Amino acid sequence: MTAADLSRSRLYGILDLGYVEIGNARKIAEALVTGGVDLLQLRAKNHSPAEIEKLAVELHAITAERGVPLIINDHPEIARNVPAEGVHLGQDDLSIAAARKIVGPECAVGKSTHSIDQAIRAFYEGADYIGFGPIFATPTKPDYPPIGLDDIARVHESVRIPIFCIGGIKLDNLAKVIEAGARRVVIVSGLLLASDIAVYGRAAKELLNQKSKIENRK
Ligand code: TZP
Ligand code: MG
Repeated sequence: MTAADLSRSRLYGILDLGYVEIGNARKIAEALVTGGVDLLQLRAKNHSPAEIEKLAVELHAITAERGVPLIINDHPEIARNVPAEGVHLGQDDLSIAAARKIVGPECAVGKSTHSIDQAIRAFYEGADYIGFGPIFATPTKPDYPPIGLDDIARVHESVRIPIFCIGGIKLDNLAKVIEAGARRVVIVSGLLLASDIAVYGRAAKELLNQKSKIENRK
């Protein structure tokens, strides 16, 4: 995917198999895409690479038809084989340079960061985008202390690549996160546990888009 694809992305959804039965994954992916996610990640911490790759190929058929980039968490080889539009790395995964050698130049490489220092390092390491969080405490990533809202404005001054705030973000606190300076967010459990995923996604997107219209007028 291109830098422009990332730059116009506001809502990043993650299909996390910690929340979704693998048999329901395709249906949920359809709902997420219908709900307006601009990027979709497959995150599967407790499945074999073979299972993840098989599902990724199925999901890619859904996302590609709707023009939504698919990003694979943790597994550059799978991203290359699908081929997916992106791969996402954590602090303990292989380096961005090593991942790029596997996935090639067309595939975006994103990185999770948990502090402003890590965000700056990921920028200089060559990340195409970063996740920044957890902003709030979250059961999806329970062992990480929340950063809070205060560093959101500062990370946007420090790092000139797309920043996706993540962690405990829901419809009912999204306005606060945007008010604190976020332009782009990842929502995991808020979307996956919603009674209507597509409606939830559209509402989140609406809030994010309203803010960008205000920004563009300034
Ligand atoms: N990285 C930082 S917080 C987080 C990840 C993967 C989990 C976000 O999930 P949720 O359910 O939106 O809090
Ligand atoms: Mg990882």
